[in-house]
Amino acid sequence: MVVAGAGGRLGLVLGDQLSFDLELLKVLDPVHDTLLMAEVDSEARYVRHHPQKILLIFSAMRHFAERLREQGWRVIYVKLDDPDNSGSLPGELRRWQTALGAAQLHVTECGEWRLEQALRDAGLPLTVHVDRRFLCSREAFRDWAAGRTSLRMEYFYREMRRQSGLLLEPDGRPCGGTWNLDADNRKALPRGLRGPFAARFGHDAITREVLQLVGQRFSDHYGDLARFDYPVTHEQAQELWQHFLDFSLAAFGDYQDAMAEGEPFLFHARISAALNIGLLDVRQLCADVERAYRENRVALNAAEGFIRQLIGWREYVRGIYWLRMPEYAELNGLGNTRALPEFYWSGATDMRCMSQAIGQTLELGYAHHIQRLMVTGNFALLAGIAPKAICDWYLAVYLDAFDWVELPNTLGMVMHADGGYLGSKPYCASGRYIQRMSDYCGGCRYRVDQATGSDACPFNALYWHFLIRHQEQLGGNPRLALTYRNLQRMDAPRRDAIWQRGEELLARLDAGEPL
Ligand code: DLZ
Ligand code: SF4
Repeated sequence: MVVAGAGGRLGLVLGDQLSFDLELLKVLDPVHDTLLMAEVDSEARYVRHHPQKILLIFSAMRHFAERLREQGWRVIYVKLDDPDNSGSLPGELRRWQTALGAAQLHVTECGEWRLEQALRDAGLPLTVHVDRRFLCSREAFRDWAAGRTSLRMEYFYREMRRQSGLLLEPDGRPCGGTWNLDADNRKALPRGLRGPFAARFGHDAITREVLQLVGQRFSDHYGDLARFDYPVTHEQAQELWQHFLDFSLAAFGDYQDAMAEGEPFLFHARISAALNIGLLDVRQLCADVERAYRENRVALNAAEGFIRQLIGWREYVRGIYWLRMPEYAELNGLGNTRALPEFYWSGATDMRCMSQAIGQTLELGYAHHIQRLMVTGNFALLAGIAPKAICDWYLAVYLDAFDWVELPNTLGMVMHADGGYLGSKPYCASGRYIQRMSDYCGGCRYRVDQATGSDACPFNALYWHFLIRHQEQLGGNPRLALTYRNLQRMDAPRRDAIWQRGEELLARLDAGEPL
């Protein structure tokens, strides 16, 4: 074992911090200091992560450690099956601090409150560096939020556009004269239009070794392992990114919200996991997209729509997370208690939209934002699933899911469990929305044009059931005024029949029956 640098400093690099731009790598010095990376059971098991997520992180960590060594760093890399592995990151820090006699321990802000708290509670001499991979630091977000009554994403986003200079005219106005082209991102997919071929990445020796390890140790976790084809190095992540720029970005603008049978990616970049673990850099991505727009390769709705997701929504939810944790995780504004239906773990349901979204999730660890928000999320909202249960599901099954991004998106945006702090209205929708935005309904055993009867689309009755049972809380919401007027206009027998169908569907869920 290398025990150099006694008395030197020890820097911990986490599995989602695989970036050469980390502050820690600038502050520490390869000659005197040591880096620590550790695969640990506590991180791999705090939810039942999709096996591909564990494979991605471990393989990317091992590749990154190799690159750091090539750059001259001394890296202690603890594998999961190392017999001396203490099983936790605080445990590994303590073990190696003692072994090296390190005087100082350096870490980067964690993505998750849970882990940062555990590291801070461990009584170690920690220096915590700001995570500069984000444009807006936790403190800057706090300053922005201070004194505001409403923390609307739109205002935050404009501020980020101004600060970054992205998509601005020389006089500071937004390109195209408007900040947000969301309304131009919602076209339904023309019949027969398909996404481009997918970029796939093979398994090298490191990935094969990790594949074996994960296959042996995590067979009790849900999700396919063998289908893994995701980038594990910075170079591969760049290839995936270039593939998106070349083949998808132009159509991404129009069809951002569309869904299609057998099309897991459509025109989405699928870069979120690579970005969230540090293999891609948000500033470069935005600069590339802006250049594509300025060189007339893509329309403004594509460029703005993409940049909004990155410097608007993504940074905004991270800001909210750190502003409101830890109490945010406990919120349950609609008082939901229902268990997560078993079919979220198998995809075994006759609801075609759900089986498609869940099926590809288990196969690939991926679904795009509308599948997450308006299919699996919408169903959980309408069915009154306990926020903790559905949040843990999203955290486990998606390769890109870390608490800072998953929790506000699920608990706030999907489940409206934060009382409307993040979204001014719940994103509840009937089957008609799914019919408009996809071709799923054609192949479904349920009838999307019916709300009652055993063949009726479950989303329809559950939608009205949701609105009726939460009328006291939501009835005064101006953004739902039209919806509640429609409910009032419904004649009593129809309303009763829909309520009954909703009751029956919920009872079947409670009995553990598939729908
Ligand atoms: C997600 C994950 C997994 C599965 N395993 C590890 C690990 O063994 N070692 C590690 O350093 N990081 C891992 N991660 C990522 C961490 O969970 C992530 O850094 C925390 O959630 C904080 O953001
Ligand atoms: Fe989904 Fe309903 Fe359409 Fe079936 S009919 S695919 S359940 S929205």
